[in-house]
Amino acid sequence: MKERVFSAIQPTGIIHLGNYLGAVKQWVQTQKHTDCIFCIANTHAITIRQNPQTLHATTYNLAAILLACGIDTEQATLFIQSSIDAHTALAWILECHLSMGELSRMTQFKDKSQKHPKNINAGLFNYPALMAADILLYDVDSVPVGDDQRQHVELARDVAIRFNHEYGETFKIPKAVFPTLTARVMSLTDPSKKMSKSDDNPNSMITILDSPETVRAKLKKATTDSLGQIAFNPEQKGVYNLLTIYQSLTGYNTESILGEFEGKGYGTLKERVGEAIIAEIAPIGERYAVLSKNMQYVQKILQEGARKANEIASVRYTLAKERVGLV
Ligand code: AQP
Repeated sequence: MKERVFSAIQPTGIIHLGNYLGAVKQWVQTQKHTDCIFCIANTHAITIRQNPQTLHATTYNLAAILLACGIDTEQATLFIQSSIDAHTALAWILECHLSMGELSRMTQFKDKSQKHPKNINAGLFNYPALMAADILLYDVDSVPVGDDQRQHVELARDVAIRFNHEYGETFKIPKAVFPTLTARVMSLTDPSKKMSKSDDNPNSMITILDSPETVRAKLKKATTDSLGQIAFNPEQKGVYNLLTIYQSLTGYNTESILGEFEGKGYGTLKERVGEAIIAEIAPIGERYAVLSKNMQYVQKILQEGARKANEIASVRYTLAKERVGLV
């Protein structure tokens, strides 16, 4: 039996370099040797108020982007979260086994409540229960995510262990897997916070569909410092962020990167990082341009993905339901 992997991404905008290097690029590599299930987490997305037409369109666009990034549905299953009711149904059962205290310790809840003070809804608070359901429905071995999801995967493990202890073996206990270099890609304009789709400043992020001119312009504006020193020094947040992006994209080791930039200034660093990004994302943009004109094909792939995912999810949900005594 191949190891099984699950991961998800929200259709809250065009994915950025953080989503790509932190999650999607790992997915593309992992699908070659594991049984992968990838989910477009649109149900999660409505914890923040969305325009319904935009959400509908972005959900399908994200599927096209993921296919353009290299998700191969001959190898992996790709589906939309809202097409399988077992996700929200199991989330309810899990919510009844999570405490208010545990959920209120989640830093994402605190961050998003601060960002959206007029809409601190119960769904935002219960988000980790839905994420635990997403994972536990699929008998998963591992969950490749960025560092911001560490706490949520921990909580999924905790609730699964608790449930198994109380009702007997029901869920497989998953482990989180993080990329070594780019588990947290930082904002280009404020490198003390993570690159985020919902950042109001478009210069803070490189989206996967940015044109070469846009990438170059955003890199030029990226925040560095006044030290003028190119070193892998985490204290130099902006420079460190650019260097880790460069290292992750090129695969060069630390010594050769430091050699390459010896005696060079931040202008050269920004140029080279920009060119490495363009080399990676330009082919994705080209493939997306073709796929986005063929959305019927994309929708067919998603339907087939939902059929396959539902076969697995319904078994695990039915068992959990029986275990707690629901008729
Ligand atoms: N900056 C990041 N660096 C590395 N990985 C990241 N991820 C997100 N931001 C970074 C990882 O991308 C995957 C999908 O994330 P998501 O769609 O669930 O969105 P998110 O984590 O809530 O972050 P975003 O993209 O910034 O969206 P908004 O602004 O809507 O909150 C996950 O594996 C995540 O770890």
